[in-house]
Amino acid sequence: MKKLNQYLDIAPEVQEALKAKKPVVALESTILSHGLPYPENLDFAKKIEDIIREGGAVPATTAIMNGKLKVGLSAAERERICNPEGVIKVSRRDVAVCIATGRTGATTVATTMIIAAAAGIRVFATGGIGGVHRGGEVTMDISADLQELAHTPVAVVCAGAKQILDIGRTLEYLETMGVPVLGYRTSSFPAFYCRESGHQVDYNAKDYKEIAEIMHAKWTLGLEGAVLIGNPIPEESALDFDAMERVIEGAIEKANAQGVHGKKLTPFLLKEIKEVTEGESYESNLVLAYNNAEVAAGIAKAYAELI
Ligand code: PSU
Ligand code: MN
Repeated sequence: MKKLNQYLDIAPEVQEALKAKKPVVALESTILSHGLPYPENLDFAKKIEDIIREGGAVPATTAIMNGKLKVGLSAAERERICNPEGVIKVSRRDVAVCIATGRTGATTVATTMIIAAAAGIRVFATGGIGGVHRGGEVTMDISADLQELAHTPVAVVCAGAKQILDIGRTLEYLETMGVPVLGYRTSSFPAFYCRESGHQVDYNAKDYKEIAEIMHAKWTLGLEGAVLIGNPIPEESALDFDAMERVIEGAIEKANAQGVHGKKLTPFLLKEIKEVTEGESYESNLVLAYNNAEVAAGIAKAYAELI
């Protein structure tokens, strides 16, 4: 019988850091292949790793390649995953097919959590998590990210969830599933491009140490699942909530008219928003992801001091 370890391919730098219990931060790759345009995403993929290094942690971008769960990519592998040609978006249900058929896969938040946990990485930085889609109470389009947050022990630093989602229901779902939702120096759950969603977090955490202590307490107590940290986009890069609302309503109408649903819906809406906001949202997207990487590195360092 094959063990999980036989599917893991951990880069030497990451392996060494894990062995020495040094801070490591996982990064997803769907944001590369399906979230940001090629070839501009190449710069982003490198810069976000540099920010984690500057923050005193080792970056581990995840992907699926040649039947392996990759933890930490070489420059050539990063390039491969940035070019969307032939790269499939892999959430939990797609992992087995991707592995068994030897396809190249970009990992969503859910899959990155699975890989991070398998490798022993406790902190992960992303842009925004998936959630309950608007109308999800009828369509049942609820991202697998939420179930993963319920069960897999990784701290996920995000800029909240996009306004394309039903943020209120997303938070209700997380509450039901027992996921602590923290704000990093905010009491409002952020809405990706906007610092406030109109919904509150469970707890406003004052610093990295406090977040690390919450993670430590949760997992020492044997409570399974994630700790979610909402880190608002820097003020100067934030977009106007009401203007975004109008753009998103238009994008959702277009998706409905074209019958776009399932795993294609999130990338479709993101692309529409980018086109309508003429790249303004693109710049903000980069800034918030870098900001999350910096905070994740700080949390990983604080956590490493506790264990
Ligand atoms: N939200 C964004 N940008 C993204 C995603 C979400 O603002 O690129 C990606 C993440 O990888 C997330 C996934 O895990 O989309 C969720 O997709 P779905 O709703 O199909 O689960
Ligand atoms: Mn979905």
